[in-house]
Amino acid sequence: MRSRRVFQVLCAVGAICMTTMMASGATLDVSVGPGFNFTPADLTIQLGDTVRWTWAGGFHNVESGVSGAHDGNFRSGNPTSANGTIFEFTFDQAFLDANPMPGNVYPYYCVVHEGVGMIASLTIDEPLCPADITDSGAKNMPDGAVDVFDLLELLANWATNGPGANIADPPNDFVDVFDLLDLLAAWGDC
Ligand SMILES: [Cu+2]
Repeated sequence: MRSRRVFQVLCAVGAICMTTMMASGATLDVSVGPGFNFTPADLTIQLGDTVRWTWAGGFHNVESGVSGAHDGNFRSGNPTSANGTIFEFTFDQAFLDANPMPGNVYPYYCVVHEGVGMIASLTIDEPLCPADITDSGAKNMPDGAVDVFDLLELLANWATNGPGANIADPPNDFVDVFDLLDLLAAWGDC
């Protein structure tokens, strides 16, 4: 009986999940020049946001890394002086997983002018994600995504004070429908 019920819940939430997991972030602008500056030079973004660099004067590019050492995380291409050139890059969970950096800080520079201080950085703000209670089940560790494994873990701990009980307020109670609803609301990357 219990397993059938779990299956019914899974089917019901499936439709909800499909519509909520494609949440998109904001787009933030950085000016490339004029002069030897990125403006703003140091920008904090939310996970899932897109940064849009727009060339505004001078011969520049965008390359991730420090001191002229490109680290391969992102790159606009060769330097150009074409005003209005746009380079867009989305910093999502997949990027974060593939290119981890201490503190989620991603320095970058212009290959032509890094010697005269045309350097900048992005910091990716990763939201706290209490619904991310497990990964695929092998390690029982957060993995940056709220997915079916978190849902199964929550259901397995239903009415206990195990993992999942602290997703919704009040904390330290038992896994209940409020935790389930908060987990579904957080579905996807987090
Ligand atoms: Cu430059």
